Parts: sequence; structure tokens; C-alpha cells
Amino acid sequence: MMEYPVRVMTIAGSAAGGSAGVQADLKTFEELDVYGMSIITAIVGRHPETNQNVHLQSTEAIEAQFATAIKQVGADGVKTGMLFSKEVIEVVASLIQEKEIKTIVVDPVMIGKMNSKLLKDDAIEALIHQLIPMATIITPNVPEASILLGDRELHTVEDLKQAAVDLHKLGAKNVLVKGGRLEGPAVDVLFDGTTLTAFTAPRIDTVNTSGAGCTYSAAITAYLTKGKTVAEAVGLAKGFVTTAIEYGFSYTDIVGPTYHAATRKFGEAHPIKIEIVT
Ligand code: PXL
Repeated sequence: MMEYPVRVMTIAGSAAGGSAGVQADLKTFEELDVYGMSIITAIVGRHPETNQNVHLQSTEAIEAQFATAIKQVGADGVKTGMLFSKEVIEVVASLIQEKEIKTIVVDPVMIGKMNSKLLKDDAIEALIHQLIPMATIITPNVPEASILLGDRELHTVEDLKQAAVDLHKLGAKNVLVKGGRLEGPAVDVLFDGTTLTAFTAPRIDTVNTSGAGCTYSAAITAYLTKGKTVAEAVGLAKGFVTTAIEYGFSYTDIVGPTYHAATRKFGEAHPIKIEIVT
């Protein structure tokens, strides 16, 4: 009998260009051989005349998608991306809680690469109090970690370590602070409540990193749901996203996508240095 893949759901925004959001998540899930489902919270696409960029879905539409996916398939793991409003966060938190989904990855998406505002200011408290405490892992980048810590400045790996320790107090079981936006090698710091682990990849000289954060957290979700430990999942996911960034490209003069298929097409994932730090 064929063994079915584990079932993973993304609750996030649709990024029309296919580089980020739900599209990046589903491409990543497929590459990593997990069964992907999507609950779309908002449709992101800028109207050329009105300039409207975020087309929020109703909480009813979000509940309907969730109910359908659970009834038709069920879920072993979930990741959240763009949630935009307090109301959406509240509904998503209660839906996840009701179904007792074991693996919960919260990517606290706030601002897109092209400066799209993906979380309202008045939604940050709801994220902190309602969703983050349920998370198996949260994956903030530097600007997101800074906002979650009340506008703390983060410049060095030492700052990332302290940020991971302090963010852990918000109640997530694990915190991964991603240092990709600092200078030098791309160092991310994981804190599980006891141990700090640093994951290092060389800096890749490219602008085509649209959706890299989504891809990374989707890969973490896939590996965790498949039964890897948190540190294993982060290391494997960082290898996957680093390879996708290495082969990133653009069809136009606009910042382009990472190449989700890169590990499969070009062989091994990029090696990642993993070390326990103090
Ligand atoms: O990369 C962050 C992101 C997440 N989700 C959606 C997006 C973006 C960036 O544009 O559009 C829907």
C-alpha cells in the first residue's frame, strides 16, 4: 500500500506573481513531498489605477476554506503567513486550536519585499497574545523581531541571540530569528528555551529573494510535519531556501522569485553550518 504524504496547510495571502505567500508555500510543499492545502486570507496585487494592493477576504470565506480542507483532507501541520487584521488572527487562532493541529509554524509576516503592508499595526497585539503562544516555532526576520520587541534595534548576531531569548517569553516553543538582512553571512539563531543554535549560510549576491521568508517557513513546516526535530527541520529548510536563493532569477526589471525547484534540479541543497552557541 502506498504511504500517503503528511498533510500540511498554509493560511496566508495570495501573491499574484507566484514568488511569495500561498504560491511559494505550495511550491515548497510539493518539492518536499508533503500534501499542500491553502486557506487564502487576502489577495495581494496592486491595481494599476486605484493602487489598491490588499484585497482582504472575509472571515466567513476563511472559515469556509478551513472547514473544507479539514473535512476533505485533514491536517497534520499548519503554517501561517500574511494575516493582515486582528479579526483574521482571532479567527485563525480559534480554528487551529479547535482542531488540535500538532505542528504550528507562525511566520509573523508584516511587510513584503516590495513594501506591501501585510499586517495592520493594530493587529500586532493579537498576533502576540493569540497566535504566537500556540506556535511550535515562530520565524521573524530582523524588522519583525524588532517590532515584536517594541522597536528594539538589532544589528549583530549577539543582538539576534538576545532577541531569540526575549521573544521566547511570548510563549512559542521555539524562536528562529533570521539574520538575512544583516551584513555578512546569513546567520539565523534558534532558541528552544534552553539552547541557542546558529545556522549559517554564505551571503548570496542577488536581489531576487522575493518570497524567501515564506519559502523558508514553508520548508520548516514540511520537515517538522514529516517528523524531523526542530533543529533538523531548520537546518534542512535553510539548505533548501539558500539553494532557492542561489538560483533566484527575474523575468522583468522587478525583484524576482527564488527558484523553488533548485534543490531538485541542481542536486544537493546548499550546506549549512550548524553550531550550538552561548
Ligand atoms: O514575502 C512576504 C509576503 C507574504 N505573503 C504575501 C506576499 C508577500 C510579499 O509580497 O505578497 C501574500
